[in-house]
Amino acid sequence: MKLPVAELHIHLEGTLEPDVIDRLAKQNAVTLPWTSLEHLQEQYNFSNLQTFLDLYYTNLAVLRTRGDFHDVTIAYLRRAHASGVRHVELFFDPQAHLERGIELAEVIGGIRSGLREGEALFGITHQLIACFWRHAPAESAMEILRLMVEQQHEIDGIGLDSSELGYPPVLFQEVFAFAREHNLHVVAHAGEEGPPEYIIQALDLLKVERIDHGIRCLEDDALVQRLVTEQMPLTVCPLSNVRLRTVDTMADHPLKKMLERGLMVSIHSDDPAYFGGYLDANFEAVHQALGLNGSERATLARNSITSSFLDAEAKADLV
Ligand code: ES4
Ligand code: ZN
Repeated sequence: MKLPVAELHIHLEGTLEPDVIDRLAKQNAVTLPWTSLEHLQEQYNFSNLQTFLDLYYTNLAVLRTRGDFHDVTIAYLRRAHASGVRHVELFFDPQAHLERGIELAEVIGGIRSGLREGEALFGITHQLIACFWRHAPAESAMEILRLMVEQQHEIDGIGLDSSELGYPPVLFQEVFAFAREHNLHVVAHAGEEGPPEYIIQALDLLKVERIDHGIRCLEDDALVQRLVTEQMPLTVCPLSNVRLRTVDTMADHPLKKMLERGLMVSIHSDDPAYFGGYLDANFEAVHQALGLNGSERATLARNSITSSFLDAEAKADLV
């Protein structure tokens, strides 16, 4: 799969492979609940989003220094390059690091220097998106966003992630208004485990430019029509959906149906170290189960570029 693609739904903390977690834990003297690499590897069976998040939040404690953030960013870009990624819009969870006493400058400085070095090494262009936790109070997101703006930390946009059910987008209306006023891009996870109503709120109240996941839109015909008319990008993550059991098997995945209905869908990898693979593995798994033809593969790749925050000229260079 070497068509040019943009990776638009990737959490940096979800690229930590078990061997890297094990190595960084030793290097940084961080104690995790796992007694060995094998014990850690036994933890990767998830029954829903929350059981995954519990493991992901535990393991990211191994990230301590600016150098760690730099190194894991480069390691991800090296792997992405091998799957044909030409542009990445990378998510990170600022609250996960601030609550452990790691400063924003360390986190963002490390990731940014990794992205710059990755661009020089692999030619992958980048943007950086800070995702706020929906399970935490909106006041926490607002406080951090204000700091990012006041201290001029280099972020290109904000997103919304973590546990979805019970945390509707409406809670974050002011945070997103503030971000838009400061010319930041805005995206949100919605319709992964949550109902179509959460997608509608993300559109109407947060005024997002993309929906992350969005697969439950198919339960609401009027919403599908609207998403088609607006050509609203949906960043779909097939292996994630199967591993978190939002769909039963890959053969049941609605991706092909979404394409047929004319939705602006593209394929992404979410947390590749946890869900069984990077962008190429996601394409391959979908192709194996649903049999994408050449034109569908080309549409998915092109949609990823169209849905990115690159300017028109940079998009034209890639398609
Ligand atoms: C996530 Cl798969 C997924 N959903 C919501 N929040 C997340 N954070 C990291 N991965
Ligand atoms: Zn995600």
